[in-house]
Amino acid sequence: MAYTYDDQNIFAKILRGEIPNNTVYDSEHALAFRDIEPQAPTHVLVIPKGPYISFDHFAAEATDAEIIGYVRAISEVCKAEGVTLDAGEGFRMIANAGAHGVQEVPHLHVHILGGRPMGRMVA
Ligand code: D5M
Repeated sequence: MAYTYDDQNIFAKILRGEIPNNTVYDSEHALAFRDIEPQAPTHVLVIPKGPYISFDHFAAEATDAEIIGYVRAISEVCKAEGVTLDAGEGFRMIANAGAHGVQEVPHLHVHILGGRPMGRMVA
């Protein structure tokens, strides 16, 4: 089945500069900004700049440079937020996908959550 990207989703609008956001990191292949409904002291969303819906879509169709750029961006954000294991107390990464993953925004995003102990995952 082909992936069909909706370029009217809210993160596509953020990438086009049509909606303001609280940017914490910006590079050729990735943008990171604070979640509008933070669930933890650190709650940052990291998105690739290309039109990818989910991690599986990204892994299937992104270039190696996009994948490396995105993974490095996630790492840079974690470092900048002070949650990496060398400098902080750790973090949780979540990427919801599709209906069963309860993904609200159909543009790939990783949630970086930190600054407090997370609860045990139950679902
Ligand atoms: O999570 C989508 C997340 O996106 C959710 O935590 C709220 C956040 N969100 C929605 N709109 C915005 C804007 N405009 N700025 C920042 N954050 C936003 P999901 O994994 O898709 O369920």
